[in-house]
Amino acid sequence: MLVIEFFPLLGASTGRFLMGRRRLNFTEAVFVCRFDMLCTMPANLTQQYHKAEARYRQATSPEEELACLQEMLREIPKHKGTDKLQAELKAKISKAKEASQKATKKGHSFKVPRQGAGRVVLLGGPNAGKSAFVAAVTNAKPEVAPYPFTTREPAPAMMPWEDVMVQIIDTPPITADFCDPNVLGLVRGADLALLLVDLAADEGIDQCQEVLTYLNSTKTRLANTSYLDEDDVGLSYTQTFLVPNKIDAPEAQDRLQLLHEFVPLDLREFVISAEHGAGLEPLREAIYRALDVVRVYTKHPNHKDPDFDRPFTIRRGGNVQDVAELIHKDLAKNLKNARIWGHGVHDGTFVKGDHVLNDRDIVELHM
Ligand SMILES: Nc1nc2c(ncn2[C@@H]2O[C@H](COP(=O)(O)OP(=O)(O)OP(=O)(O)O)[C@@H](O)[C@H]2O)c(=O)[nH]1
Ligand SMILES: [Mg+2]
Repeated sequence: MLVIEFFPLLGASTGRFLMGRRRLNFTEAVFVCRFDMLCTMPANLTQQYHKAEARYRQATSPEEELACLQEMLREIPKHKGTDKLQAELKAKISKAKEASQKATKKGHSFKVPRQGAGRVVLLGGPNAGKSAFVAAVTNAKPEVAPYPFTTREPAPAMMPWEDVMVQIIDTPPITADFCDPNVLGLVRGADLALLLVDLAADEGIDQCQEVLTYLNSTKTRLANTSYLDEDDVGLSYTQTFLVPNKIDAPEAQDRLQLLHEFVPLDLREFVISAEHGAGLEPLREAIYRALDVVRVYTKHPNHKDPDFDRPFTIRRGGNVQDVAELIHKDLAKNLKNARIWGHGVHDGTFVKGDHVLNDRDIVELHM
């Protein structure tokens, strides 16, 4: 019988599976090679699928997660190349159904509506200064106190930056054995997380490590940029800044060194004092930049001047149609064209809905 070494031609998964077992004969090798080609067929996922997947990452409740997963399953092209993904989605759907039923029974499915240019969630151990940070950068007056677990449930506030508002969500602390059940959903749906560390207490570093250890035991993780793990449908990474706080405190500099040594993290770092104001301005600006949005001002066709008071914010790369959708669904449906004043066009140029907008462009929408 003809026996050949075929592994170099096989896909990695099947090759690994068979490697070290025995050599294949020709018929087996051809079969395995075909099987592997089917397994690695491109999935050709639709726009709708990607949109549902993006919403899934932003979902803040099991019900929303379930709806997105179901849409992803509906949208996924049904062929051999997507078998694995379909099976994963079905498994996630049955888990999400369970979670949704549990949340309904307990009656604590918590929803914070998204507001402003983007959402930032604060994370940290007890006393890290999360509420002090909220008090410093927003008009909210959360309770700030020297004892742990002062904050009992997530609370939204708005941070002004230039002429836009950013939603900042204060949260209860995460410890080795406690995490508010709503916090993970909020982190998954956030545009940015801030991980605060207490530099005024020796236990601050351990408490930071506890937050990370807890999150690493879940499917909600922190990273330099936001992304979904391609091999695991439920695993979601949220863009995060490391924010060592209380740099004004005695020995804070030494603890900062220890933090770098013992908890090395690949995150952008902003050292602050929430109570004394040090480092807050660069952090506020970096927060806005991290949202990766552009501001667009609208002008009514019958008015001479645009409305400079209230810009709309859309994701960088967004277009005229996206602005119309923010204003009203009828406008979005019946949009004919728009006039633009801003970058790369002559003032008042007529454009279609797919025209990509730049920061501070002025748009006049026509139905
Ligand atoms: N020296 C100093 N103390 C701070 C600073 N920020 C917060 N604190 C103090 O640290 C303590 C805890 O602050 P909080 O803002 O309540 O901390 P938290 O992270 O919200 O705490 P929990 O709600 O329990 O999770 C309070 O006594 C604050 O006065 C700071 O920048 N410098
Ligand atoms: Mg607090």
